Amino acid sequence: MHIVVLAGGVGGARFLRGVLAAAPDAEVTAVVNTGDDVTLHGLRICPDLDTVMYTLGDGIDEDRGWGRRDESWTVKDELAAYGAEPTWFGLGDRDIATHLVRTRMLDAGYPLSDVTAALAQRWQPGVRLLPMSDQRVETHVVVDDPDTGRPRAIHFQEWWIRHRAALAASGFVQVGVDDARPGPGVVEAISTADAVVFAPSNPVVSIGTVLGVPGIRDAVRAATGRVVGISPIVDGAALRGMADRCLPVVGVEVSAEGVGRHYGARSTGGLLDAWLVHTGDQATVPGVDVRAVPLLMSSPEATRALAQAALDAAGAGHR
Ligand code: FO1
Repeated sequence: MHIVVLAGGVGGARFLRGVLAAAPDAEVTAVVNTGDDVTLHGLRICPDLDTVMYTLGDGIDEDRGWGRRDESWTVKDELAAYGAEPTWFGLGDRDIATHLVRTRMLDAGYPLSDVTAALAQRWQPGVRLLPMSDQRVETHVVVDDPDTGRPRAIHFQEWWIRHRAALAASGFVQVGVDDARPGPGVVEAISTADAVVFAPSNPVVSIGTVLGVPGIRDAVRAATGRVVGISPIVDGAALRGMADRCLPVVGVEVSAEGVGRHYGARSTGGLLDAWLVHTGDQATVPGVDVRAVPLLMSSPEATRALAQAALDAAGAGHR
């Protein structure tokens, strides 16, 4: 069985762990958001790819959900001592090795997909890790400049980390998306998968960014397998990842129903065949098979059960 999961960072990585537990014999492909990628201190950083790779490779810091376990911050402190901005980004010493290897390979002309495969050789995540695109696509956030009051775009990571998404955003801009193409293997994986699952990642800046790469949305709509989404909103609030700060910016109601309708039914031009919402949440999404199941990934068992529910909804769930 071949399962394809569209994923962002922390939530997507944890969900993928559940998929591997629920379907240990399946071939799993993760199509990962690269819109959060950023170049800082001369290093190319791919937060969502690294979060998935570290999480599935058992190198993640569980409490933070990102970066390495047993991390130290010596280089970060030394950079701050020089006043080398940005000082707000958490650059861990162990993590820097990943960015150095990636930056060197990119500078040598290797595409991001080759770089990702090379890094995954060490971590053995157990899934095929595919960047959504080999071309650079960066999410920038349009905010009112606190100093001038005029709108300007800042990188998503600055909005997210430095400002904790507290700056009112009037829009998201995917810089470079018009020239981007699906990464190698992405369309083929989606087209031939037994199940395509949207992880409970941020529907705007994670799943939305993946779907915004020209060609990926069409591939999902044409998929031979069923397409199942998992609501990132439980009881009207985002579990993590501040989806509740992003959805209003694009005019989507902060509810399981709102996000489900935003993705839409495949039978009427949208993307979903099925939509999982949290037990107790109501959601009517015309043309979509809505199922209420526990969505909280509060333990490995709960996460496995959620993944199993997604596979069942795709008709690919095997006992
Ligand atoms: N998130 C934070 O809230 N603070 C950080 O300092 C931070 C640093 C960081 C470094 C590497 C990396 O791979 C991820 C990092 N993240 C940090 C998480 C990251 O900003 C988000 O996980 C994604 O961009 C959104 O999914």
